[in-house]
Amino acid sequence: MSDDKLNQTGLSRRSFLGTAAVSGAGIAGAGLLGLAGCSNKSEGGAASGTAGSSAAADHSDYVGPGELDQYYAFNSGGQSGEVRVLGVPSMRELMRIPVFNMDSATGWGRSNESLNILNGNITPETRKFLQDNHMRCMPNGDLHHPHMSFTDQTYDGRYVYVQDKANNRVARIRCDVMKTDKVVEIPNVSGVHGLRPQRYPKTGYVFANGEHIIPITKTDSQTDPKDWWAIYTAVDGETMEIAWQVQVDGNLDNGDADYQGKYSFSTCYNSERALDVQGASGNEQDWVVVFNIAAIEEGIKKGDFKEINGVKVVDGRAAAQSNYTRYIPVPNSPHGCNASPDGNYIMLNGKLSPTVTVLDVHKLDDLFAGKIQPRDVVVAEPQLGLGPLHTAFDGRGNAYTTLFIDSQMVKWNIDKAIQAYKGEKVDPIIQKLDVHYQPGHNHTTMGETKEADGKWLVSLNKFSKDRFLNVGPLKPENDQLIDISGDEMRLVHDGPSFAEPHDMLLVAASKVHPKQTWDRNDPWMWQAAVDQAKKDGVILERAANVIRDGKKVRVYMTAVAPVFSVPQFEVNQGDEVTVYVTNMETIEDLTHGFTLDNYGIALEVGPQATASVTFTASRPGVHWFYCQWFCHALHMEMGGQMIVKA
Ligand code: K7E
Ligand code: RUQ
Ligand code: CUA
Repeated sequence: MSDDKLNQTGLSRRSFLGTAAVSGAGIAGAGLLGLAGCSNKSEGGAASGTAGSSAAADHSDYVGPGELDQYYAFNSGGQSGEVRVLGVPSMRELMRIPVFNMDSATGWGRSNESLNILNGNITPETRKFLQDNHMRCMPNGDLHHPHMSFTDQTYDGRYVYVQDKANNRVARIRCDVMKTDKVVEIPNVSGVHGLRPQRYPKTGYVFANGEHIIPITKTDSQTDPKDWWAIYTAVDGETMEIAWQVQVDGNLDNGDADYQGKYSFSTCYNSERALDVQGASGNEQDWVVVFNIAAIEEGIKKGDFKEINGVKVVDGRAAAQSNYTRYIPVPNSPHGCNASPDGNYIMLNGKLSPTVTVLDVHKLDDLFAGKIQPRDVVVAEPQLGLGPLHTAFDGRGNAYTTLFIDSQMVKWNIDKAIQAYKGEKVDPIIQKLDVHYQPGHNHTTMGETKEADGKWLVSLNKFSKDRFLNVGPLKPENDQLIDISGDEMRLVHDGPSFAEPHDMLLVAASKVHPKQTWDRNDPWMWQAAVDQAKKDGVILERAANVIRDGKKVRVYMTAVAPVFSVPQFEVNQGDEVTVYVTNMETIEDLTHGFTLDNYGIALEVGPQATASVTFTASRPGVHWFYCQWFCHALHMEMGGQMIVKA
């Protein structure tokens, strides 16, 4: 990258290093050492604002050194429990956001701040379970579906919502700092799978499917599945509290919301109420449940609900014949549920049926009014191939459906599928492209918003087999990038990824505005530290204090490269120690860490952030602590000692 190009942006490598040097001035000469020793490290920090221009010109997936991608991808980490941020079209992994997992680098799942978030809104049963099992938090999660908050039918860059199928949670990531800020456990459900935010007027609700049928109340039989139910949950996306739930029939799988703010949808398999595979795929037809949001809100207002475990639950079972739900039959075991960006259609992907069922949302008022039959809402049902799982859109009237069994992506035209359903002799299928192998979700750039731009499609394939160097019996998945800007789909990139991307959201970079450093005036993450420091008469930003409070010891320190303000502290064996570290660096990319020898502790402390950890000093002796985030030429020297007196 030429200096000219850098200078246009006003953000040259030199100016970055200049400020870095200033930050090291606390120790004589250290700043200069920083320049000499760490120059290769700093290079990556210089960003070019002109980036991505060459990629735009020829619509290549090549993003050269120093150039930036045009889209952020938020990729689910599946059973890894995290979210990964990628750049598209380069498909480079940029960041990992721990959510339901424990993370060694950042201390997520160990720091006080992360534990406050993870355990902030869990049920009393879970709290007791954690105690009984000597766990600080649930150590795992199964995160399938990341979705961004909407305002007026398009992404607004505020939040990404995710679910945890393993431990029934919904979490929220703040996109300004790319960290999880809220977690809520959903009671009365088993397996929170499908997740979708309301699109209009804004998010609003975040809808979460309970997948497995279970007995909901103590009076439901614990042994007879005739008495077991699935529950659909609406979480308030602002407060992250549960707004209401709906009791329904069948296992809820995936869901979506319309573009009008009136209805939401869940595919359902296992209308049979079976407990095994054979039984669960027996019926020729299952259904999609349609939820009438205004009717449910009205019912809650009128008091037409049962309160179960502190949540208001309305009865949307078919037998209840309420106005909260409608059940529309669709062929065997539908899976993906996708609203088209024109706001008109909902696609229900057949899975065990080779079809995708297309609903016209404009017919739903009549369905709820009893003027038409459920199947009258269906306007197309094209036969696409074996194992349709998920559908994405290009904003030009075409749909792209993954065929799990055929290992293909099929591009088809929505209008032609509707014509064919009416009996006209047209073939909606435009092209089939081999993908490698067994695709689940697919996703197009901005394709779940009214601003679908039809540039790129990513196929998230479950198997990679021979596509990469063999790494042993456990293989990576394969995230494949497909150029859909022209008439034909073109496969341009194979991207290996660890267990296991299900879903991906692709948002234009211009919609997301992350900060360069944390904001001391917005201490949402370390509010508890602010409160405690105030009681102790400590100012976090200038702290170098060791406060004894009975058998509790609180150590407050700052981190400014390459020193901690408390180089050594002494405690007694058995004391409960809390260490608060505040990073007072003001420039970007200067993260410090706090790792404590033999105590299983590591914290990430970002620029202008405070992080803390509490532990019992049960091991006597001298325990070094050190900064594990490479920050300075004297990074190795950035440390100190905790002396624990026996
Ligand atoms: Cu199809 Cu969990 Cu979205 Cu996986 S689900 S593929
Ligand atoms: S030290 S530059 Cu741990 Cu070899 Cu890293
Ligand atoms: Cu601070 Cu390394």
